[in-house]
Amino acid sequence: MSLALGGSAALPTTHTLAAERHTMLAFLISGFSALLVGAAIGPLQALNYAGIDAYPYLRPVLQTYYQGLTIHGVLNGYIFTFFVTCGLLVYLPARELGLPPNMTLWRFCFGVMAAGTVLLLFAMFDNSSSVLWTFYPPLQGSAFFYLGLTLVALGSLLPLPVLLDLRARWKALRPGELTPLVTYMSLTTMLMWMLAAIGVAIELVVQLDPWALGLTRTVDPIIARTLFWLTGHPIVYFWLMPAYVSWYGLLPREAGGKLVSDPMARLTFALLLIFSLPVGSHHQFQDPGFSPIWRGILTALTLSVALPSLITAFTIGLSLEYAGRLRGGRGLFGWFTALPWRNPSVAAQVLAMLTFIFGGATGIVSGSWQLDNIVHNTTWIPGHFHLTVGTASAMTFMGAAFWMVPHLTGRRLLSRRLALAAAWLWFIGMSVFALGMLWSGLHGVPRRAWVSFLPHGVYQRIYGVAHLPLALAAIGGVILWLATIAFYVVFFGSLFSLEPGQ
Ligand code: HAS
Ligand code: CU
Repeated sequence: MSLALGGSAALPTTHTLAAERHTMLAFLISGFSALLVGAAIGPLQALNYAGIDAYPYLRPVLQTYYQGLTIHGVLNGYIFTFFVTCGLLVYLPARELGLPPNMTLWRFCFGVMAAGTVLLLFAMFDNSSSVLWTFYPPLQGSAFFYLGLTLVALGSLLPLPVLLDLRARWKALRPGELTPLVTYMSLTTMLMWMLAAIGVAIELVVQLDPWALGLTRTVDPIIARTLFWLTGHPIVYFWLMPAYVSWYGLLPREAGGKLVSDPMARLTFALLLIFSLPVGSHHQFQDPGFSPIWRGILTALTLSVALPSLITAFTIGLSLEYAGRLRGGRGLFGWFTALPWRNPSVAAQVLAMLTFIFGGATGIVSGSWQLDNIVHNTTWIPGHFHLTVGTASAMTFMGAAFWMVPHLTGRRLLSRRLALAAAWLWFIGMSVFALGMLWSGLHGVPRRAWVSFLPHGVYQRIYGVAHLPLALAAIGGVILWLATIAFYVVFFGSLFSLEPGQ
């Protein structure tokens, strides 16, 4: 596919540099390789909840459920998303503005994150750092784990100067003109991320790195959690906003229409920049040390951060309706069925949006302090975030990969049908899995618990009441394995295919 961006600037013409494409490809392949490992481990967690303990069969590669869960969360949550984002949010603006990015800095960003990833992999696979993706003290991992995280976090900030430099050069060429949309959205995302990262940077540099190196003896866990969530909440928008860049900037044209409102897109990103920062402690509704007034304020702020996503639902919904009607769709829902469902990139992203409706709704439940009392630390929470980051973001990135791999390599997508199958299987698998997890959460089944390690009779006595939803979670997990296989056959098959693109 040709690169049709939704911004107002002219499309780049001559400077399509091979170096840019190669670097983008390196980001894409690294990110998706991390997801391959992370996604392969995911269904083990789902089977755990159905009482099936696969870990004894996986030694010596994986020792425990907690080690598997740490690798799953870190690779999917940090490495996959960061690599794809740090690639896309430089590559797309550079193409939109028609200017080459500072390649040295962009490659340095890749190098720093890659070095951090190697340290993390070492620390996680040697089973010294099974501290989960939130690495709450007093759980302690090896120094390699925290140093790896520090490097990955630092590297993920480097697209910001690359973007600022790109925009400054563009502005010098076109003084007084409005920054094109994709560049505006990418820059807002990176600005948000820079401000957000301050929390975890302080936690790592002041508390955890010295502690892991043996330079200090203790850490205050509540301060550490508060600093973590200062970043840990906005990080979910660092996962979501790049998906929104695709939904606003690319998808409406891919679907055969146009974005119906450029100002709404800009407003959404501005609101996300403001509202995603101060709400992190809604992850701490059940922690001690927060007054009821503060918890009430957090609830109100959390409901505010849902607003830009509600604006997105209407703006993108209308843009898709416009595209569907142009394609001949009639009646109340005819536009929806008239969308180009045979295009795997579009199908993956529209299915991601459908899932996000439920992801958002379950977030709003957790965002209300009183309701969060019921679902906190239960399987409801992973139910919620597999609909959001696990589908809305991940499947949007997959949809982007379906056009990017051919675009970057000049080769044909291996199989449209298999790509479509991957998208539908992911959608179905994740929906079934999330239904099971949300439902069992309402029965009080705890998250992050190696329940399958219990003797079977004890497991039955405690969790038998949630038998059906837990079985659904496992079935969803197995469907997701199939989706993963289908996706990677297409992804790597297209990379190595010998067939040139049309
Ligand atoms: Fe969340 C916990 C609240 C969004 C991820 N969240 C988590 C965790 C993760 C996560 C990973 O307040 C667990 C962390 C951990 O390990 O402990 N979340 C929210 C709220 C939102 C929200 C209010 N979360 C996300 C997104 C994530 C994500 C996005 C990742 C990408 N979340 C919470 C809370 C907790 C939490 C509490 C802590 C709970 C606890 O007890 O620990 C909102 O931003 C959601 C707004 C979204 C919407 C949906 C809009 C729908 C759209 C699609 C439109 C469809 C179209 C199709 C156009 C309002 C845009 C058209 C077709 C048609 C046919 C109509
Ligand atoms: Cu949050």
